[in-house]
Amino acid sequence: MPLIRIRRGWEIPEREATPEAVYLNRRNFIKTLGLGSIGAFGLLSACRNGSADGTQAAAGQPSATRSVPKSATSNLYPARRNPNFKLDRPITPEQVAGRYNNFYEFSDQKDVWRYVDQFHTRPWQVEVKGLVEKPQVFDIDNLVRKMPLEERLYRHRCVEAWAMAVPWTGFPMKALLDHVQPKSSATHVRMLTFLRPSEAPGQREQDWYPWPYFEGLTMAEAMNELTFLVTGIYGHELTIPHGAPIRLATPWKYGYKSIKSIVLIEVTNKQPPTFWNKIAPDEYDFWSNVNPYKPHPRWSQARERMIDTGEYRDTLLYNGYAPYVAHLYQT
Ligand SMILES: Nc1nc2c(c(=O)[nH]1)N[C@H]1C(S)=C(S)[C@@H](COP(=O)(O)O)O[C@H]1N2
Ligand SMILES: [Mo]
Repeated sequence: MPLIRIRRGWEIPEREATPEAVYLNRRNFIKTLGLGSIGAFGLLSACRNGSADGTQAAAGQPSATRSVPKSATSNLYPARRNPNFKLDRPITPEQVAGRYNNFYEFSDQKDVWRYVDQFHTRPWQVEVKGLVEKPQVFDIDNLVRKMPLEERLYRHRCVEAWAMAVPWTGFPMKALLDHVQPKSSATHVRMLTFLRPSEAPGQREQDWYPWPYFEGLTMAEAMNELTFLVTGIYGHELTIPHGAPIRLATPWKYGYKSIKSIVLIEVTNKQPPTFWNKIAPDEYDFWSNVNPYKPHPRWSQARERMIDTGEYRDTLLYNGYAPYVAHLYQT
């Protein structure tokens, strides 16, 4: 009977950041670094063409729910669901997940869907190079046709202490790596997002970020069964706010490891630098595994807030995926 229970440090309510507070903290931190300024942020919002009251959404179909222009592979969705990946919580409604996005190339305010209209996801190429026997540049539709598409229900946990649950469609990164055949000297995988300031207002206006976004994994992580290259969501093609046409999902890591709109995958023999680690090395490390016992320097990670219901849940070690990945981190 848990009548008397001593609160541990990370459970003290004062240290529990709301997503908004966390978000502001993250922004304030960047300002303190001298990477931005209040003036720049003010200018930024003044320059934006999206209206604050959402009338733009009313005028046309909102990007979050509008059907993406059909590609040559849109007929492959929905894909068969892999029953091995079950959830302990309801799936987040599509309209909620599609309007609460971190995709700083477009906006740092979660309202990414307002700013994606100029962005083109076709034609799209993904280059796979480096320490592989068969380096290749794939047209996205040819790649999707080659790979074994399946649907998986995954938990998703942002470092800002919010969470959702998503039906992704995609294929294991291992399937792609097996196709290009990594050399035995390979130790890591480096990934890169597009650089198109003319189509992505965040890349134009937030010039203090080291664009394009970059991420990395160890080879063992990249080859793990969970590591998923995502091309679809909610039974259809991926929408731009979620990282169309192809993004990563590593559900045992904080969300920022799941790089969106990938153009390059490079197999290397050194640990690649990562975007958030470069910006704030004391706050975001290379590993970034979800861990309730390791607070962020400025807030607790013990609990998480579901973005649709506002419900708080205890954060799970490795976001509940320990059986798949814990062995990767035991020395
Ligand atoms: N290129 C790129 N990828 C990115 C981000 C980003 O800003 N740019 N944000 C990351 C963060 S912080 C999170 S939480 C997830 C959010 O994914 P979602 O919008 O599909 O929920 O994308 C990650 N991938
Ligand atoms: Mo995140």
